[in-house]
Amino acid sequence: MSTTEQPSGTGGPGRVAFLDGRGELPMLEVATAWSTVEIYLQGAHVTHFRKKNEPPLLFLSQCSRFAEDQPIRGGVPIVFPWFGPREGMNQHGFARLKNWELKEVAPAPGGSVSVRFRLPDCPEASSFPPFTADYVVTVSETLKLELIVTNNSTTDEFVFEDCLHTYFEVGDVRAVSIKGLGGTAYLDKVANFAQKTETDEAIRIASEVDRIYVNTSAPVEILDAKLARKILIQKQASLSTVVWNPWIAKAQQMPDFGNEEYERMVCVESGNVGSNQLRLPPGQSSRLTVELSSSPLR
Ligand code: TA6
Repeated sequence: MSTTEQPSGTGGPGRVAFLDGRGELPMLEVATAWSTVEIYLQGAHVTHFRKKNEPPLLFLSQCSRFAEDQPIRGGVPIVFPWFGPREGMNQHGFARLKNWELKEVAPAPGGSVSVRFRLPDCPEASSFPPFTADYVVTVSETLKLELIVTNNSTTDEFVFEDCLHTYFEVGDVRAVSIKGLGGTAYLDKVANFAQKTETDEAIRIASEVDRIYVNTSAPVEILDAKLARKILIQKQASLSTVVWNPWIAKAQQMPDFGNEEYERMVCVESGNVGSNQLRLPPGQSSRLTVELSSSPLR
């Protein structure tokens, strides 16, 4: 283990440590004056973010696998370069299974810490135009996540989907409302991809929910009555928001997810999927940005 002390700013020094995480997978632990974060190199996967004096913001399954080539269940899987199934390939792309390279640890003024990762070259990438994918995690009182994709081709468009598949920890999903999607069109995956429009200003969850909201850049709030917490999800360069809770039957079918854990989580995911997939011209970059913050619910 090695530890790096970062210069102090008004928020105090940040600390970054390299550790063996679960399953002996390499992991980075970042501590700032406000919060702690854990990031696995596999998938550049943020598994933990906790502000001082608050419960964790991110849900992580007790049954998650921590093994090479197996996705981690919880935290923030990076879904890229496709979302959902693809014939003969892994669901949700290959980015979440690769060991990302740690490129930079940068203390910022005021005590926050930014860490930058890069997706390594891999055989699966060869069916796409040449590209680079960087992921910058900035830890402070908030958690800021940026997925920067650059099309390095001089001739071809790069068509892809991206999504930060964020699992949030909640006290009781039945006591949660999700605001910000009223009036938005969505595909209802539990109704055979039926096209619908959200009629509720405050979405409540009382059965399986798997919805792809499209053409929305709106921020989303998760109001959690049991934990008395409001989570704010702000995003840029994202036109899709996915809301998912597997509920009882699906939870029982997932080997890496506890039977009762659906009660303590909800996924609100930000990205560009389905009809919002990105078409990046040669030489251009996209920068999907998601910032997570929380405050007491009054
Ligand atoms: O984003 C929702 C979703 O696509 C669901 O349909 C569900 O399958 C979930 O992702 C989890 O996928 P995973 O491959 O991680 O089991």
